[in-house]
Amino acid sequence: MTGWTRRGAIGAAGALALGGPALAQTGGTPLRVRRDVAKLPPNDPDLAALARAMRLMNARGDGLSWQTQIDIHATYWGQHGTWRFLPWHRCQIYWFERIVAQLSGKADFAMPYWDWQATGRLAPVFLDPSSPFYHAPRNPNLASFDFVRSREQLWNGDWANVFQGSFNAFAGFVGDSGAVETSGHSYVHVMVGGDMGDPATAPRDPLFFFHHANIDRVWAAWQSRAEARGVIFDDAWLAEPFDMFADERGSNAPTLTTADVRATAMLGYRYDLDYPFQWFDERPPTAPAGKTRRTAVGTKPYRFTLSADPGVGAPLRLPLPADLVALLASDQSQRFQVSGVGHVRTTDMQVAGSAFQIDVQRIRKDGSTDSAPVAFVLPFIGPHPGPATTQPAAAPAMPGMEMSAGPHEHSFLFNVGPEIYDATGKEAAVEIAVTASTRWVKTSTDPAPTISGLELDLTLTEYAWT
Ligand SMILES: [Cu+2]
Repeated sequence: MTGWTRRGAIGAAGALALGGPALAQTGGTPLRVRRDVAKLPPNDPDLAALARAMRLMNARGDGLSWQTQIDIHATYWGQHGTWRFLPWHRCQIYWFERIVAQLSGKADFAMPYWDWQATGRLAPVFLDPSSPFYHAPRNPNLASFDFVRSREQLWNGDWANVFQGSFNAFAGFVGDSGAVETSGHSYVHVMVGGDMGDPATAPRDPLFFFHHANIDRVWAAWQSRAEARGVIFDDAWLAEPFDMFADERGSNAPTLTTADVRATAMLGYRYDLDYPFQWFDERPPTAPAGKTRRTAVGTKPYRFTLSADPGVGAPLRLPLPADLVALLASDQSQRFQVSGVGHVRTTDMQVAGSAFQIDVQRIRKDGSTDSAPVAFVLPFIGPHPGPATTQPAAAPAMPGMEMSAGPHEHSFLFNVGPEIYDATGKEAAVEIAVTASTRWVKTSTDPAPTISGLELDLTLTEYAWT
């Protein structure tokens, strides 16, 4: 294991950028600046260059073709469901950016990003049918879709893990995905739908590159804070090689490792704006004088079972136990936390390509509600296509939830908790209302899967300062 500090990373980056054969920039070249597409006029030079390159790439059949970008992503290289997710996609956008710069003649082209959290809306340049970045197969309701009805929802209620957790919790494990992949990333893929809803076809939609530039930006912003916190990165992750891309000549791009791409400056670019999430800077509750450690001193499980009508759309209201409500209402010092897992079940066996949408609402004593859904459960999209020899039997595609298939049913898990009680001083719920619905992400004439059961397992944890 190697710990590398902010200072160490920048020092190493300089050395590698000068010495690495694949990286053309020199110390004197200014960094390319990737900007927010929503703030660019339609005639912006980077957007115009991208449109020009798209036309040329679509007309080609060689390594510089658009189809090559689709094929590279459609092949399974362990780029989903593992810790290769972040560096692999950083490399794809990097080499794509170089191809666009080459074909468009705009040498300083920088791939714009789409910040789905900034406004919650798809940027207009994707919605106008006359725009080169419009893509007809997307979900038809995108013009009015709000991607951040709840900001927590995008991160599946798990922002503490996303932004304050360990390296692995954020970026993934050797054989499992991290929070950045399963939450905001997959959520956007699935909600955009159409080609974006399937890893085999996602780069057909130009939005793919804008979306992944934004994911890349989340990584860059997270990392600047993680390094300041002294997060330890794994040597095996830094050594992961990426050699499956096409360079700006359409030839096999030279191999880059995670270590070669671990800072955007090493690849010659930066983002115009760091990620302005307030929860990047969240801190644990303040310790009382003389105390330093907050530890769990007890837990109490609660289990609720709801039976759902087929295709339920109306909320199922669920009173919380009186002792739980009383405890939360009396909590003046962030002693308690509610967390839990929800299970939604279906006996329909054909679920690939569908979305399960779960909305857990908090209802307070005075009847007011927090109306934001906190868990949009993502669909299982199907195994990643690719050579059978390299595809693990259970390769998760874009895992938005855990899924287990019993003999006669599928069961999906989602996180609950902060919407009931988040210990930030908001009044606790006395009741929750759960709404569940399903729909197809891809067009299908079959009826959407029917929900046959819904359960919540809540755990109340009590903390003490020592
Ligand atoms: Cu991908």
